[in-house]
Amino acid sequence: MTPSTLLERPAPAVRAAPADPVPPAADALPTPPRTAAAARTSAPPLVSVVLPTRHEADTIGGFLARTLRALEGIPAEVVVVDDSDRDDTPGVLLRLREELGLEDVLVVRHRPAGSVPERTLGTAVVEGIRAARGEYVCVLDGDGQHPPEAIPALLAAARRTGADYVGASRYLPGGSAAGLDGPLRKAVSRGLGLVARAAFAGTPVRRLTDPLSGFFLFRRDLVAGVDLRPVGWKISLEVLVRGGARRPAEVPYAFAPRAGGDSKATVAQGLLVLRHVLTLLLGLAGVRRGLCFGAVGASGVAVNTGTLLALAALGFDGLSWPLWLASELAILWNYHLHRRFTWRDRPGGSWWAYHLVAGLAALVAIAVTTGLAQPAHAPLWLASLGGIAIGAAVNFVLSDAVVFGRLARRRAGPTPQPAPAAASEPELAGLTA
Ligand SMILES: Nc1nc2c(ncn2[C@@H]2O[C@H](COP(=O)(O)OP(=O)(O)O)[C@@H](O)[C@H]2O)c(=O)[nH]1
Ligand SMILES: [Mg+2]
Repeated sequence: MTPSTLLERPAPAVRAAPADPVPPAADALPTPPRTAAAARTSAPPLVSVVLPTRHEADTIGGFLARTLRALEGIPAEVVVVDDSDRDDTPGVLLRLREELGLEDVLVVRHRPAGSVPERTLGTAVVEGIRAARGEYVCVLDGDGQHPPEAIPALLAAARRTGADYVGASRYLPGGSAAGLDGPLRKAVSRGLGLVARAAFAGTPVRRLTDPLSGFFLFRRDLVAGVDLRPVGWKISLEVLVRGGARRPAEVPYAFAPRAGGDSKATVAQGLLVLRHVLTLLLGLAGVRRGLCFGAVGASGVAVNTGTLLALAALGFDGLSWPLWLASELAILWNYHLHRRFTWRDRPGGSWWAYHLVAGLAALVAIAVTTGLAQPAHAPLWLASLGGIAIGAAVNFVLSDAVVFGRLARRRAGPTPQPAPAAASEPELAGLTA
């Protein structure tokens, strides 16, 4: 066989696994190497199943067998990223790999203490995703609480509907969170899910019933070139938000109780979810732009007022031209800062267009303030705040759409864009295979 035929070898379809492989006693076999990669000469599989594990030696053999049976007939690989140091989870896996002839199917990566900067569930999943070669990647826990039998349903939903992300949901009809440990854990899980949906209400995440699910499948190209930086455990959110999933879907599943070993979840992990949500939120272009716009606007008010005060101190306290000069300076100031920060990703906004928009926004602010103060008899401070708010909104919308939008793009010439993904609405309700 030549190297090229080796390269073109089709991805192996998973064969049926023996019903219950009994992991041999750890001391009965010589210690195998701690890391083993699949034969990377075969064509990429359809799906890569990524399993993070830590101290799951008691149950991982049975779980691997279940996973292989569930994947029977599907071109697949299984990538385990293990951070155990108290038991021999990787040894169990590597022995099974050899005994069952899984060299083409099973990749085991063990990360001993000190081998990577951060050994967490999050970094393990990201490492698994980066090692994966499948068209789709499916992530699930390696402790048996996520049923691998549901993987074909997730895959079928993705292929049938064209979804770029399919989450397995405990909260869709037909799903269950009964395996979660105690009412407090259930309440926290539900609450954090609601926080995530509210925080990303402007994205398709709002339509997911279980956006923090640890069991999900996605097209691998969704995260190609995306820098995944998980804070804590919730990698689904990382994939959805940083990957910019446009067509997410969900299928129901029942979260099972643990069959052995212990949960490594902590209260600190729960709190990290909130930090993660905030980090991702601030990273969203729209939110960042809004915050920058507000900060630049506030600095412009300071420039305006400072100029007026300075002119008054110099004895120029007539209102007409000092007011005009102060406004012009503030508009110039804002324009440069918006170009530099607020719309830095959209070069080319014209000064004249911005000047027109800012002037129009000022007129709107004056009209609203006058309207509120006179016919509506609102107190002056309230009328003026209302005027500023509406004027700022007009400024933002027009600057975004016209000054740094279409006009700017026409002036700067066409920028190469990735092919637009299908824009139809996400299909979410109870998809099954
Ligand atoms: N590689 C890796 N896997 C982990 C780590 N912590 C937990 N896991 C695995 O992640 C999955 C979920 O963890 P688990 O403790 O069951 O959390 P719970 O289901 O939320 O209680 C299990 O398969 C664990 O073995 C870690 O630090 N590194
Ligand atoms: Mg678990």
